[in-house]
Amino acid sequence: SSSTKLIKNCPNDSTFDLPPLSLDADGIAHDFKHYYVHTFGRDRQCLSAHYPYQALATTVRDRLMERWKTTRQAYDESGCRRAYYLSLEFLMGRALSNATFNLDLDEAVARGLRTLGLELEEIASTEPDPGLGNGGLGRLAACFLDSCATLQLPVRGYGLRYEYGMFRQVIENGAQVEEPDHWLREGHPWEIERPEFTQRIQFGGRTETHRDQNGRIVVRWVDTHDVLAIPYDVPVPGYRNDTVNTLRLWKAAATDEFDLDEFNAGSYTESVAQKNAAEHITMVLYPNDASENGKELRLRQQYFLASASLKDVLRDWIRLHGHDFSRFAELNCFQLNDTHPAVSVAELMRQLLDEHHLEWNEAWDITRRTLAYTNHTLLPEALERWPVRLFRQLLPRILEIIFEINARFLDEVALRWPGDIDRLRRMSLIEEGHDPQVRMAYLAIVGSFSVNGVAALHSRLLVEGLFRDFYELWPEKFNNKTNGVTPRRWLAMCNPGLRDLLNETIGTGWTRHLEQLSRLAHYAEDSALRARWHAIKQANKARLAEQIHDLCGVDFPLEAMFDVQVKRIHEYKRQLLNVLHVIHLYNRIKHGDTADWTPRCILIGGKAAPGYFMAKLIIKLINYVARVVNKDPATSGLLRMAFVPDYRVSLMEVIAPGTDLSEQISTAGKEASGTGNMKFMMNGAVTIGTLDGANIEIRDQVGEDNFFLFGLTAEGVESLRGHYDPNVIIANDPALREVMNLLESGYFNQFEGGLFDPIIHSIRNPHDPWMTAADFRSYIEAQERAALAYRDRERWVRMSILNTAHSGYFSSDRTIADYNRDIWRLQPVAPRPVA
Ligand code: B1H
Repeated sequence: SSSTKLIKNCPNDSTFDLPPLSLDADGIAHDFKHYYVHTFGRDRQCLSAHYPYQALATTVRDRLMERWKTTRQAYDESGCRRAYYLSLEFLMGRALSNATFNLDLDEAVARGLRTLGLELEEIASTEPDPGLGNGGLGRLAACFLDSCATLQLPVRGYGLRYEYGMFRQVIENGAQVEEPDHWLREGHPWEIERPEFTQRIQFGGRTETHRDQNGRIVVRWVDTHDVLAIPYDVPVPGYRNDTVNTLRLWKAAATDEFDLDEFNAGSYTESVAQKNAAEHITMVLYPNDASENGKELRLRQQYFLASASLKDVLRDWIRLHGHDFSRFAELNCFQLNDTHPAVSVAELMRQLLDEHHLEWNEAWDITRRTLAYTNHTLLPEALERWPVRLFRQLLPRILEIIFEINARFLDEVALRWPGDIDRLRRMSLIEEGHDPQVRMAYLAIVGSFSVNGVAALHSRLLVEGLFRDFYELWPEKFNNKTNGVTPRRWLAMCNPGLRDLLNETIGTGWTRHLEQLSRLAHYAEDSALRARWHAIKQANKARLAEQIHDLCGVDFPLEAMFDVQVKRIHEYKRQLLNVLHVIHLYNRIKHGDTADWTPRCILIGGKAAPGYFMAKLIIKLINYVARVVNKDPATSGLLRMAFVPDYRVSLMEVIAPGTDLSEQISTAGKEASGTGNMKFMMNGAVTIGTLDGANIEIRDQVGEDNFFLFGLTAEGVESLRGHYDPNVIIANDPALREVMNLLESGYFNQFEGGLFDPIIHSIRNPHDPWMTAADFRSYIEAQERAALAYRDRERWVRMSILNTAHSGYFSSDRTIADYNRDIWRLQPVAPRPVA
């Protein structure tokens, strides 16, 4: 096609000899007008919000484009080692305000637009929020890209360009209804199609083995159904440093050939229509956070990403180094974001063996020195295993390579532990049984030089439990990298009030060096600062309350404590425990037990996987309880509850700054890290939480006096298993008994008897894995301590300040510095400044 053809008369140097674009208000207004009128052809009659956004995005994108080019040049010229972040999810959030903020253009853009009668904030709020991720894992990838660009590290993201992102959640009669999110409908001005870098990806077919002239065995993968991978590049601006890194997203497209006889004998139009199947690969993001569903299309997505991304990097390598791979592992590193791209282990082998003709040992050495794997969950239902038969049918050559890797690996294990047959069975990449499965996590461990968890507890539990055998074999591979979040989006951008106060109080260095927030600690004793801190929090609460009023029709009074739990709905995260507490508070109100009451507003938000029955029922329970509580006159001024629909990145940017109390109440040992916990802490919320994931490190940083701890430890949970008896706990705890009575009497589901029975049974079930009843008493007491603390404003504000002050460790800049020190070992590369 024309995009891949080369021209003889290419543009000469003067084509590229351009002055830098103006960064002042006049220059921006000038370009905006040009795009609005000349490119998008608008006139006075046009009132659509779409075009001002498009014109402004294009204006800002131009400023990124020059820096993008110089960054690429700087990396190419330096010949530096590079890293690639492979992920099925990148939950980037809105791009416009991030770009203007990181380019330091907010003031100039706002002033330029004002001369045209426009408001920056209004235009920015019309941008669709791209949801190419489920939750924490996808958002972590986005925070990492921001930190890599800010630290000027040569890191490129590789992902999929889903036509439909995370579904939009609508609440109808208290229940979740999913609506498709066709986020690309109005065009995405932040992507650049790069058809010249298209790759061809193979599926299906069979393998053939030959000997070449030298007697070497050569395997050919033939009769495949190929799909094209077309890259779309998205710029990732660093924070005020002229670096713009790249996120490359692949779109699936049909090849130009089509098979007349195989599909529909002789029917031209039917055969063309069949080509659609290829394009389905990148049609939709799978919306099951932390649980896999084993669909063939998902394996296709995984292989498509792995194959296209590795081919992209290898093609570049060959362009620069020819077929000499001796330094490949020295100069390249792939970080696998969970096992979703773990088929990369076998695919890199396949490309090196079959396409570039390396010997097994050389290829295996390169693979194991190049790949690194991050685990994000211990939940058994999220551990990916693919049926061997699916691999055989979809990726026959890949299965052969996995078998060969496994055979050689098991030889190694047998040498180390002679005669230990049970260990061989436990560690095999193939789980035997009537339907044998490929264990993707084991494939990732065997093929990587580094394996990490995402918080200290999680990494410890990994090597003590799930990966114990592998830890015994290769202890040096295992390490921890506690998660972090970008302080640009999650503090400086989303909380301008606090940002300005911080700048004035401790200087501006904290946006790059978040540990400087610790300078704030002694200001906790400064009553004038406390007053300003409180005023900012109240203003943020007002902004949040307005949103809640608009979205939920519930009024949150500003003097109440804003108590918030937003995250995916999952039983292990225990939104149910939160609801039991609300019912308990309601019950107290009904009994007149309201002396020294702390008014409270409970906000819960999050999406349930569409096929997750219990999660959807929990959403219903939240909405039904909220309705009863809010309409009962007895709760006026004391208690409010709302479920915010369609929780997503752009909503969190309003929620985190306006939160007083952050709910991090998962069953200990189940939440790998959590990252919402860090966003709340940075914005001065105090946490009520269990000793789970990164909560432990949050508490270590802020001190036990400034954290409301409750619940069993991870060890406590495990040792209780087998003799947990929730019915005894309920019988012996009057408060819990009354809560259960209300639930069981149908108080919240008057006209739908039995609706919540599955929830009641799960609480009363001795095998309840989440042990909700076990932690109820301790949770209620921690909530009472929080309520008491909140009544003492000076005390609460002091705690709030100290939470922000000690949140520096949770910057993703620190996390990335740790990845870089221990795994990637990249040198920062600064581009030539543009202006
Ligand atoms: C996390 C996932 C996840 N862990 C499967 N695992 C998915 C698993 O679509 N799928 O199939 C999608 C996502 N996500 C989260 O990662 C953890 O639960 C959090 O505790 C952690 O903070 C986050 C980032 O490390």
